[in-house]
Amino acid sequence: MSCVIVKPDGVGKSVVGKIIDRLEGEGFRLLAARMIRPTVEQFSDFYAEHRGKPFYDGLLKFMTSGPLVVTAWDGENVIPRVRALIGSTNPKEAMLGTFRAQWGTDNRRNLVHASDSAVSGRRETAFFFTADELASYDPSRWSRPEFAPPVLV
Ligand code: 3AN
Repeated sequence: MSCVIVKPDGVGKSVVGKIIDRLEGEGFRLLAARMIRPTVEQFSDFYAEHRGKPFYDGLLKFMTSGPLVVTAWDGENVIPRVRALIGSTNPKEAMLGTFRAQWGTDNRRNLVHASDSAVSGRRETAFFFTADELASYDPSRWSRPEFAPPVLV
């Protein structure tokens, strides 16, 4: 399970749909999504591992400066594959075609967060969503012929 957050710069640049579209296109399953505007107090534990680092206060300030879109995703090798899609922390060093290379600005304003391990994926998802908010469904059900769009003649 991977928790992907579109940061305030991503929401402001109107690329939420593009990110979700790409993740769905890669075959990942969207489990939950919500737009939030947390306070510093509500958000401070999310990045607990970075507490005390020089960039921590700025990071918190940025992450609470505008709305976020928080999402949770499932799928094969979801953690490393989504990390590969978002690119390096510094957008200037991120591989061409990654979200951060395409739309990120700098180390702080780097568009999107994605969990870096299975353990943090579970912890981060639980930070925003209760277990019963995580949708359970089978996407292959909707690819059956009876659900195909009508062929226009
Ligand atoms: P990533 O999100 O690429 O896994 P982490 O976990 O090292 O990066 O850092 C968490 C977040 O902290 C980053 N997404 C970025 O917003 C911010 N950050 C990391 N390093 C810096 C830095 N040197 N200056 C400013 N912000 C930083």
